[in-house]
Amino acid sequence: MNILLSLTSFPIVICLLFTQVEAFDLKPILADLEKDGVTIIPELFSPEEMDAIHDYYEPIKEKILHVLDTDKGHQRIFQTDGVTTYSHYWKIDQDFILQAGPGRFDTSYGFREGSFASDHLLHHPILEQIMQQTLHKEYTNYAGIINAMPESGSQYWHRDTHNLADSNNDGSQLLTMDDFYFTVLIPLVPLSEENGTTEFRIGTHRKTAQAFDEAENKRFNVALGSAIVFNGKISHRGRENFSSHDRPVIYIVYHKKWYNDRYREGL
Ligand SMILES: O=C(O)CCC(=O)C(=O)O
Repeated sequence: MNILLSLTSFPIVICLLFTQVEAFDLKPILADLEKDGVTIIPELFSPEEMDAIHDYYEPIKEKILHVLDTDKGHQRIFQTDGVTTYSHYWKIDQDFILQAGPGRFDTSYGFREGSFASDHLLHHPILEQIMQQTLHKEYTNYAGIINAMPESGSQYWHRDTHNLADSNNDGSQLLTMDDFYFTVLIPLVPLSEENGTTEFRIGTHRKTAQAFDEAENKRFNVALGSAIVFNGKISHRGRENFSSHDRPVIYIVYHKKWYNDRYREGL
């Protein structure tokens, strides 16, 4: 681009970006997050951006599937809300691939470069504003991808955060803490009940495990380019994929720097 043209258009671009972010009303988002623990943010990413991310993902998926097909992996045993869960994990270069329920894998492999490492994906200005309002300061983020393959089963119910207790695994100690962890799910295909959109126990980010059964269960149809944002304390699970296509979802976790999210029991 002509340098003069790019210099003169620079303030206009900044102005447009600023207006887009300024015009966004955070109040209903923050109200949903406080009351329900989960919300949907429409149209964060353009169709072109989603296509580029999906194209970048395809060869990465092939490498992951090769590992899953040729290596039997290691067993992983861990507790979720006091329930013992049996699973598997694999190593790929410096990263892990975690089995996150039958037919569902979770990995941060591939997020060091390319479209997966784009600043607009990892630091979207609207998501940054939400985190500024909820986590306030001293937080960081990282990303990964969960793919529910066709015929994958339901995931185990879980909170994304540790319960912060050795005993009393109902979350009572966790609930005394300020919020310190939010997850953003950015689907690479539209999410529906058919392909297993995530199920949430509404309001359980403020509830102990004894109240989980009384909670309203909710699932969202999510358009391409939109995102689900939820409090890491909420009980949730991915659901079965009844469709004949993969259901890949990028996640971006924002958490306080004091919390070690690299630690995974059983790895
Ligand atoms: O696969 C999904 O729908 C959600 C998975 C998820 O949120 C998780 O594993 O924490």
